[in-house]
Amino acid sequence: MKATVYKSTGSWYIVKDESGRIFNARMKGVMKLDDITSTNPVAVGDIVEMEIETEESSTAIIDEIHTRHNYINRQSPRHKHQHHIVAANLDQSLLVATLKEPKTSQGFIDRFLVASEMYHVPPLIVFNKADLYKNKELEKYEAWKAMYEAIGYSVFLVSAAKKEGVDEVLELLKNKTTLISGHSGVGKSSLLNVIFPEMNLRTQDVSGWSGKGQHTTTFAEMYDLPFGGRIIDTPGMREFGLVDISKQELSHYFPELRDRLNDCQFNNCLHVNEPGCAIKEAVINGAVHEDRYVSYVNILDSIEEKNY
Ligand SMILES: Nc1nc2c(ncn2[C@@H]2O[C@H](COP(=O)(O)OP(=O)(O)O)[C@@H](O)[C@H]2O)c(=O)[nH]1
Ligand SMILES: [Mg+2]
Ligand SMILES: [Zn+2]
Repeated sequence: MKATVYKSTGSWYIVKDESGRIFNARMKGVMKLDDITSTNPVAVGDIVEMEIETEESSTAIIDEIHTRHNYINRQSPRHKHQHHIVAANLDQSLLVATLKEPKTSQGFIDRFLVASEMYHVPPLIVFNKADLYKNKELEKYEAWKAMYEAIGYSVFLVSAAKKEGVDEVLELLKNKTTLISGHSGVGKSSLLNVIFPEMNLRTQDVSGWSGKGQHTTTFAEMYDLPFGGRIIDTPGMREFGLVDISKQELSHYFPELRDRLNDCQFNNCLHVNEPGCAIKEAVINGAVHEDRYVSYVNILDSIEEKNY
């Protein structure tokens, strides 16, 4: 029988069958050996085949995982070469960012966008805490919105606290499976509570903000939205990891760079010091935003450090 994974706690999974019945499921032992590089063979969002084990206690055994149309990976915190699949079968990802308390950096947003491109999960960017923004933050917001929308990304401004601007975002979540992401303290739980008051997710006190924040669980969990669609919350996940990305492919994950790659003189151009580089030309004439190019170079440097 077909079911969807809503929560993974390591060896047990909470799954829902097509009639909405919930089961506690385990993997059939032998399947655990299938994918030795992943620390968790089944992820939230996976569609599985299972057999009911006991009717009374609603337990089941998973014996097949359907092919994923995409998934998000993270490097295992304990084992560098092991991957952890955070979530599978996503329609989109929603990054919650803020320009105040705390301020999300452009570098963080751009890494998120690179990961979204790499995993083939279309991104949305929502700036929260609009009620705290003064002219300075509003100008920054407009500048970033213009920069990202010119590349093709959608950017929204909301206040979860004042319930402002959220309707437009809700509309985009309807009937889609969305991964919600962002630093702790930006208001993910608050935003979800506006969408779904009965969920009553714990929000955290931002006073004494240290830049890190607390989190209670680290397991991803999926929730059905009352108006259709699903949200995957990943408490404790600071960012998608850029697992297995090479310097050479990085520019493919910047849409505005990808569009111009073929015009570079050398086909292995990294767009740093090479002559005849169409990307650097585009930065100079303003067709590519300088700040996005700076992010590109910063990420490029971080890949170098990791691999050599
Ligand atoms: N001023 C203001 N504070 C907010 C807003 N949204 C969330 N917060 C506060 O920011 C803090 C962190 O929110 P929370 O939802 O726990 O963030 P999460 O870690 O991303 O889930 C809490 O103190 C919230 O009350 C908002 O739109 N405006
Ligand atoms: Mg939260
Ligand atoms: Zn180039």
